[in-house]
Amino acid sequence: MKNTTLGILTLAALSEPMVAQERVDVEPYLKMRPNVVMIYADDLGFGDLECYGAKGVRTPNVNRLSENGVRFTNAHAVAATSTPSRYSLLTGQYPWRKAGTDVAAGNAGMIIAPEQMTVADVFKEAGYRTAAFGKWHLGLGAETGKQDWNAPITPALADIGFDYSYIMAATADRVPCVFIENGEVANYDPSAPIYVNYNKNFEGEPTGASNPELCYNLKSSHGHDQSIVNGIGRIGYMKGGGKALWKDENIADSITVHAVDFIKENREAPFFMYFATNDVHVPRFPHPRFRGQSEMGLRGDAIVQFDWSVGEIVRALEEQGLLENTVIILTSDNGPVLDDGYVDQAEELVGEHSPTGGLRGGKYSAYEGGTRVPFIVHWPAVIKEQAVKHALVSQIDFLDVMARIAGVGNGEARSTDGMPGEVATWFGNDEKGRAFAMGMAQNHTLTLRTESWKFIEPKGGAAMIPWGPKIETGYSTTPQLFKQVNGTFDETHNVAPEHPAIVEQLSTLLEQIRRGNFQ
Ligand code: NG6
Ligand code: CA
Repeated sequence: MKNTTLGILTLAALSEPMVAQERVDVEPYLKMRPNVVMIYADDLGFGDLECYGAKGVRTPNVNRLSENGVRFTNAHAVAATSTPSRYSLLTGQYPWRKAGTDVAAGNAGMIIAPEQMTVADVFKEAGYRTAAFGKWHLGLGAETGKQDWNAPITPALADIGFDYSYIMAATADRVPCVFIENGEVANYDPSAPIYVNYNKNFEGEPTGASNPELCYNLKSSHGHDQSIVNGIGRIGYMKGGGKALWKDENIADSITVHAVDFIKENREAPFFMYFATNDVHVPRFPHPRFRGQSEMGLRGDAIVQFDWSVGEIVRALEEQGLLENTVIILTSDNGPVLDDGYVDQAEELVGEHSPTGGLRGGKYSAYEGGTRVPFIVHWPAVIKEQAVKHALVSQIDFLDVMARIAGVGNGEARSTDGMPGEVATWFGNDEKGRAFAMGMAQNHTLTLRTESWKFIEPKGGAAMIPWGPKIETGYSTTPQLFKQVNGTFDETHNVAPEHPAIVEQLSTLLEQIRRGNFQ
């Protein structure tokens, strides 16, 4: 840790008097070598699960985790979009420290360099088996646009610590629309070689723009009008794929089945599994058996499908006798969005439900709705009763907290920005958690949350997302400061003019963290 004294003094001056706290001794459970399953949802908002107050959708499998685990009410993703958030989760480094970590194209080169430490490396060092499933969105191969999709792609996930991987290169709305298993297209069809281009179309191939009538499964509402796969327009152009092309209605089944197989095959070894769902990102096209299961149309049905995947993972762990000593963490990469580019009636059918759980903003945004996410930790061997915790948690600590759990290192930080001491918070033994949580909005506006305050740096930008989603950005040319009042966080009243000293302190602290000389 650097400049700790300065930081704590600064923050102590800002918040209510810091009560000296007995940190519960976490040492005994650091020796248990549990399996670890990170369930990482996509665009699932703070209010989107029943145990977080969702209306019009039932999530019994997630509820069960929360009823037997710790449910956090103040946990944050590092960024309000996917790629930077995932980058930080897996490396413990803030995304603004590395160029090229913004929302990635489907043909982006690998964003995490093989020599960089990842959470998978940490587990491998500890002798775990490691695997990644589902949405990747962190690039593949040595160079953007240079991948040969018809041959093994290197570097790939094996080069950053994953023994096994079954992933989507980017997102379901970006080509190539095929699964990649251990660096090679799964189910490869030699009669339909795959070509991908993000600049120009392949001659003679229809697009959503030229042939909207071919988008028979989902029409786009904005963007998503390039190549058409499975009757859905995508971002980027692709040709070929044949029988390797996914069907969107089967994506949750495919990744869940592969994850369940991995659990069965590795029942003897401690393992780490990164299970990143496609749900509830667009295009929302859940399997027919989930259609109509919520009151909110396709977006709600995608939440039901997500809950089903969670149930299958838990059931597999239970059947293998592994649930007791498995840490399950369930969270999301960023806040929610309704219309994110397809005509799926997410806005029309949302009813009384608030995807952000009443928070302002949403995906892309600097407001709390952008980064505050569900966060549930379940570990029956250690967590014996249901708890709800208001401690401040950030996904930036994942690598370092997992290093503690895997038993590697001596408790020193192994990443540039994570704090291993937060292990106590993550397992429900610290009421306060982090002194601060940093967030990054889509336009790189940085935000700083403390227990009582939220500071949004002045950077400027459109007040609403300009390209389609109806979301307030929180961008402003003047500093914004919001305060927790009666346990509720009020982001409607900017109190910066009333608290210039706090604005000054938080702005100084934000700069320190941005520059990397504070942890
Ligand atoms: C946007 C896409 C949106 C989504 C987002 C990334 C358009 C018009 N919108 O550019 O649909 O894909 O990128 O989402 O193309 S994320 O959750 O993966 O960050
Ligand atoms: Ca996302």
